[in-house]
Amino acid sequence: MNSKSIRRLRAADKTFDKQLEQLLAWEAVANKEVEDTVAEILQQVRSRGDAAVIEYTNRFDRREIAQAEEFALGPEVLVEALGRIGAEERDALEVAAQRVREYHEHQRQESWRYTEADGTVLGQQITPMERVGIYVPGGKASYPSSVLMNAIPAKVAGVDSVMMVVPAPEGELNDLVLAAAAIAGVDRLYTIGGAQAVAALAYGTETIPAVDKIVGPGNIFVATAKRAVFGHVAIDMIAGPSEILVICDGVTEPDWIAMDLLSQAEHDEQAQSILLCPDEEFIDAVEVSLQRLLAELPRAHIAAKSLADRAALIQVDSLEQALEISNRIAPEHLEVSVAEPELLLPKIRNAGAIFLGRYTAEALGDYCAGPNHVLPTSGTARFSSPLGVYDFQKRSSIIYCSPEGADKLGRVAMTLARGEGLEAHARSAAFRVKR
Ligand code: HSO
Ligand code: ZN
Repeated sequence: MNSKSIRRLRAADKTFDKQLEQLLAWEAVANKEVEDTVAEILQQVRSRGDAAVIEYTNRFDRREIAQAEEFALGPEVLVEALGRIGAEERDALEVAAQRVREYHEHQRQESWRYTEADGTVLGQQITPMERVGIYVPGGKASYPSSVLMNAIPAKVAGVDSVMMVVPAPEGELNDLVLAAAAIAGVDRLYTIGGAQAVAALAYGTETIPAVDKIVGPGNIFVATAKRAVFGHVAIDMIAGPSEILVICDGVTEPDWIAMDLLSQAEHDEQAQSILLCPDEEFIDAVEVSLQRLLAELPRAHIAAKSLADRAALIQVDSLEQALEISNRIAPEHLEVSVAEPELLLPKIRNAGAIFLGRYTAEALGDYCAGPNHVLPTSGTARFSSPLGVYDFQKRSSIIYCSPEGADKLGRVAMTLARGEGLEAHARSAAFRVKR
């Protein structure tokens, strides 16, 4: 690829806003055909349970399953995988898991209550969900790190049963994925995938108990199925392609910045890498680095397309302006590669994960720093947050009325109830009011 193929923008240009809008335009293509196929699969699994799951699994994953026991595997299968992987990989998974666990322990919400002068008590009780399902894609996009990032917050929240589904095309499973599941504490494993797996988790079958929430990434069939079962169960967000935005003062090693941009570009042809920098010479240097480093990557074909279609090197007037543009973009990952990143932090409003300083490569966050790598994409960081323990906890409100409290609140409620024309409400309150 040549240097013309990475988009260059200047924030000072009159047409910059329009160009930025075009750069960010991305939408998952909703496809009627996929929706119809998924609806049929959901309906079949809902009405015929295991039998339908087996049929679809045999068809789509080229397997020869005769009975449900063959796709429902016990925890010993996970533990065996731990023994098959290399010692170095096992250590790395364990270190990562430990750090992710520790970080997420800080997120646990606690129940609280307070007592009023008349003895009335008000509060909020936190309860974990009972069962959750984690979808893990098969094949190349099957990331052990994502198993840790999805399962550990659920376990820290106190979920009783964390069930994982992963397709096994031709019966093949990835040992690192199984080992990660063992380390994260996954309780049950089903080697099924696609919309049929989402349906089984949402509605339950003879073998698979229905869950309260389904999380984890998947292809268009999985995403469509998750959208369709939402409401019957909870789901996490539907993730778009990975994104990285780097704000740099022009002093960091250009190769480092270039490789950080490439680290997300290599995920997906639709991934988006953006640099905001006030120094034009530095932007030139990063571009030269990008060309050189890209050529040496095993996934150069994916990264090159991502850079050509979706990347931008943007010259800004100041770091202030960079922050303002970054807040508009609301990136999934934001690297602040400047001398004093702490000074900029309070001005960052919209970003899924923030990486401070020249040494903080975004890739460290993907694997082992501790925070979650399941993050809001496509500008949704304006209103959503990283996957966390709070996603697996529910809040119930608590009210206890003392006799005095019932008297006082009863009078208020009676007036409001009659204003709404709801006489049974008023009398229910009135029974407890002192005469
Ligand atoms: N960067 C991805 C997560 C990931 N990276 C997994 C490597 N493995 C999420 O945006
Ligand atoms: Zn990544």
